[in-house]
Amino acid sequence: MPTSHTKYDPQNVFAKILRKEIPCKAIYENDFVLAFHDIAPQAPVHALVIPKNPYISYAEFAERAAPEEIVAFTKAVAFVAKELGLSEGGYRVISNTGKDSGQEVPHFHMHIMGGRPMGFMG
Ligand code: IU
Repeated sequence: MPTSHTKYDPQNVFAKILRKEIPCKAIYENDFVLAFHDIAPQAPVHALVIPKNPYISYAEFAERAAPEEIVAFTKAVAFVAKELGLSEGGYRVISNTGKDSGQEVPHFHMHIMGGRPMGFMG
């Protein structure tokens, strides 16, 4: 069910992953971000990168995060893609934001997908 939250929900699944209440297949972690494999991959490689701080969406992250956090996040996405072997073939990054996008988990996340040729949007 797409989300339309306006207030951060600390019980969302990614908040639980950050608190280690539920497991994930972690790829990379630093002071600002956690990266892990998507539980339902839509491509041969499908990872998610999330900030450790609580932002509902890309929009809120862009508005409220400190510049150093935004830089760290951006660099982490490229680093994880490289670590996953996607440098040569390339990859797609997507962040669904709000209900029309189909965003389901109300904690900002960037999808990294690769390992197959992709069409315009699918
Ligand atoms: P979306 O952009 O909010 O629609 O993406 C949420 C993603 O989180 C989606 O690709 C799910 O497969 C993924 N996911 C996950 O990796 N682990 C979980 O426990 C749950 C969702 I719930």
